[in-house]
Amino acid sequence: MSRWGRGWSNRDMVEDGEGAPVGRRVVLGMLGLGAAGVAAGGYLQNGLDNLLASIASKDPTGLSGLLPGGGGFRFYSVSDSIPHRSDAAYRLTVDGLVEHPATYSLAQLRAMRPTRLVRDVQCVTGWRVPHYAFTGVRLSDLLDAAGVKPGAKALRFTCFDGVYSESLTLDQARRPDMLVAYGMDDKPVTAAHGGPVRLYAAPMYFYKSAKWLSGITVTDQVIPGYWEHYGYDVDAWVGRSNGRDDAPTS
Ligand SMILES: Nc1nc2c(c(=O)[nH]1)N[C@H]1C(S)=C(S)[C@@H](COP(=O)(O)O)O[C@H]1N2
Ligand SMILES: [Mo]
Repeated sequence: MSRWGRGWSNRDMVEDGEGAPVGRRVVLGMLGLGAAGVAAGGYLQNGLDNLLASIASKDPTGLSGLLPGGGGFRFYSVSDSIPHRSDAAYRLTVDGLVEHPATYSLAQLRAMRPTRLVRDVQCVTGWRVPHYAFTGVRLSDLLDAAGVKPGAKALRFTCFDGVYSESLTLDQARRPDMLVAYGMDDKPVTAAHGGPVRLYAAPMYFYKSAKWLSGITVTDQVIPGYWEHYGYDVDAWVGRSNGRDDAPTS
């Protein structure tokens, strides 16, 4: 029976296994595309990206998600579609234990002090993308604008896919390498990569970098995110968590 048959869940971020090349062929076959077609086909859009996402959500290997032109990134979505939100419609809310709850448009985020970081990206399943640029607003700048109340301990991140969530402690979030990112590779973050705005937690495994970011709530305790319910570490430092010894990214 196919590795993509019933019985697979997306709860194990397993990939890079022995069966990788076969798996990729199978998925490309399902899409009716050859590898060359994908490579030449430009960006996944509309119907096609939703189809890809629905396959990816049932594909624990993540292999369906070698993003065309993605420089080694793999596509992940635990929901079964790629949510789309236009730049104009995008909003980020900041609430919870803050003096000044706020809602930001993309234009407002872009008007704030930008930070550009070039680091390696490391997924907990093993793939790494070297020397990649993310641009955005420091979480610490958003927290300063919000005025964090006494008793606050952590941040909870929610996403407009309606499924994913993440967390950081307040101390982690205040690091200068924690961004609310609207740029990857000096271009807008694409829908597949979590645009218009995603989190970029540079020193942590990439599952912390929540895509399709829509909400930041300041909380009095850490609320573990999506993958942490399946055993991944909440404190996801690259090389110092999840039983891995990768070289640090920050
Ligand atoms: N909303 C959302 N964010 C997410 C995920 C997801 O499934 N949904 N997957 C995470 C994981 S495990 C990784 S490795 C990266 C993948 O980002 P990419 O699709 O840009 O390569 O996004 C992270 N953020
Ligand atoms: Mo990941």
